[in-house]
Amino acid sequence: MASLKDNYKERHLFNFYKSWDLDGDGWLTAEDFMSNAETLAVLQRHGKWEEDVVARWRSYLGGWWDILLAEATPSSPDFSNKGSSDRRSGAVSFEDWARFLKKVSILADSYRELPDFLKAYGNLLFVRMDYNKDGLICVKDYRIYVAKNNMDIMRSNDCYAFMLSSTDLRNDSILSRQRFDELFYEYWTSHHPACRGQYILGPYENMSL
Ligand SMILES: [Ca+2]
Ligand SMILES: [Ca+2]
Repeated sequence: MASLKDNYKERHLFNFYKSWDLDGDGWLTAEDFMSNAETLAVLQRHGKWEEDVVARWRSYLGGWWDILLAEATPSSPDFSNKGSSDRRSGAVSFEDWARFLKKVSILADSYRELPDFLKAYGNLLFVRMDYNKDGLICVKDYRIYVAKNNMDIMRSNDCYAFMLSSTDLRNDSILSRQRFDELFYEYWTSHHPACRGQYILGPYENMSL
C-alpha cells in the first residue's frame, strides 16, 4: 500500500493545506492560526463558544505562530534572498514551511529535539487521538480520530497497521506514548518512502501541485 516514491512532499502538502492553511490561500498567516485556535477551543468545549477558552487557545497558538514566523521566513539569517520578490510579509508559504522542516530534520535527532511548537502539537494530537483516555493509541482511537477529521476512514485500518513495528504487534498492536513520539518524529523528518510515521497524522492524499 505504501508508495515507493518519495511521499514526503505529498504528506506535508496535505498537512499544510488541511491542518494549517485554513482559508486555503496557499499562505500560513496569523489569521489561519487564530481560526485553528477557535476550532480547537470549540472542540474542547464540545461545540460551545466560551470566550475565556477561546482566548486561551488564541494565546497558545499565537505563541506557535510567532515561533514559526521567526524560524521559517527568509528574514532569518539561515535564508538567502532567493524568491523574496514574491513574498508576502507576515506569511509563510509551503516553500518556507518545507525549508523550515528541512532545518528541523537536520537539527533534531529525536522527538525531544523538535521545535517546541511541534512538540506542543504532538501533545495535542496525542490527547485528541487517545479517545478512551487510557494513555495509549489503539486502532479504534485512530479510526475515530480519522473520522472526526474528515480523512479517508476506509484507509484507517491499513494505515494504522502500516505504522506497527514487530514490537508493537507483540504489544497487542497498541502504541505507547513513546512509540507515538517516535512515529511523530518520523512524520516530520524522514524522507524514507517506507517510514512508518507517515500516517501518524492520518491517511493523506496525493496533493502534488
Ligand atoms: Ca492561509
Ligand atoms: Ca487509547
